Amino acid sequence: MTVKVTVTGAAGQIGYALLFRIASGQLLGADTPVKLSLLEITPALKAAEGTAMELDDCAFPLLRGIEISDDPNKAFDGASVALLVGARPRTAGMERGDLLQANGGIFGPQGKAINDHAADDIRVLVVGNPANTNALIAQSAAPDVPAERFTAMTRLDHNRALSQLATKLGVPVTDIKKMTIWGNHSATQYPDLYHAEVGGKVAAEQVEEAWLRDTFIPTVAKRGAAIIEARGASSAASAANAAIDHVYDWVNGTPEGDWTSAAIPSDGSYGVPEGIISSFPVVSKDGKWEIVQGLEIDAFSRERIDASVRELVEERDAVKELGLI
Ligand code: NAX
Repeated sequence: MTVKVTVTGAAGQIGYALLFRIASGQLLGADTPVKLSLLEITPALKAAEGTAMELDDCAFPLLRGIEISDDPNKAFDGASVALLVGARPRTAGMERGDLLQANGGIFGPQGKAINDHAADDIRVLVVGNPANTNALIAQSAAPDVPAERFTAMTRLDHNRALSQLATKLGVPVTDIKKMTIWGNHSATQYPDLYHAEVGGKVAAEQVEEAWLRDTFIPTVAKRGAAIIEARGASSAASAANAAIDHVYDWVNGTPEGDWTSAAIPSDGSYGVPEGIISSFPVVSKDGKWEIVQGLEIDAFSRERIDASVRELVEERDAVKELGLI
């Protein structure tokens, strides 16, 4: 059966890196035909048409159609996967309240359109920042959709952490298991090496503590800014790659003996207040994310997790105050 995948911000730079990979079968697998729905704001519809022309010109065997719209009600109609990439970026001098308000104006109506028109099996991944809180806004506008279908992306942070550690130890990334990003997709995020394993041994014990604290954590957390500095534009292909990884694992399951990171609604695990969309160590089973349970959290990790979760609680309280959730 053909699966409809809706991508918002389709004419943007992540959209350009993402759409071709979806159409080539990398999002859902080589046996699943896809229909793409491109949602954009009106001034960007022409650019989206250009991208659609290029998608046509690839003659992808699995691509069964492309729709373009500036109306969320149409764009999400019948969708089983929604990748919410388009967002209002923070511009110079913009206060947090203004940023949240502007994004509420995007993710509230999109959540409602998903609620009213998407397929029953809809899965939502929010990429557009502030991703965790935008996901919370969309989710609260979609009361008829199970809350756990709304997720936010920390897979790029996860992949960055894998790559930094692999380089440090001179091992292939495939030797590393059980990496975790905790908390918010922001500079407060906590990439955890106390549960990660390399060759079956705890990663934190294979690196110097000073490297872990003063190099690894800030390098992963500030990688987005370093990319902007080097490239003159924010991460695009790597962000698209992470979105593909997130949805592929959600649909197809995570490998036995390993886990990944995703921001999902908290059930109260690890002291993260229920309902907050926070990144956790997760496995995917039977098409559902589950938080890995029973990990011991030492004092250092506790402090880091709490700091990032505090930021998420503040964002939640701010959007509540603004009437956005
Ligand atoms: P671009 O500015 O290139 O593209 C964004 C696109 O969204 C534009 O074409 C714009 O017209 C469209 N758009 C804006 N409002 C919309 C609406 N209401 N409906 C539909 N489309 C709308 O940004 P890009 O580099 O593609 O980044 C997109 C988002 O991803 C940003 O919010 C960015 O901060 C976020 N990121 C998130 C990451 C993560 O790990 N979670 C990492 C990469 C990236 O920084």
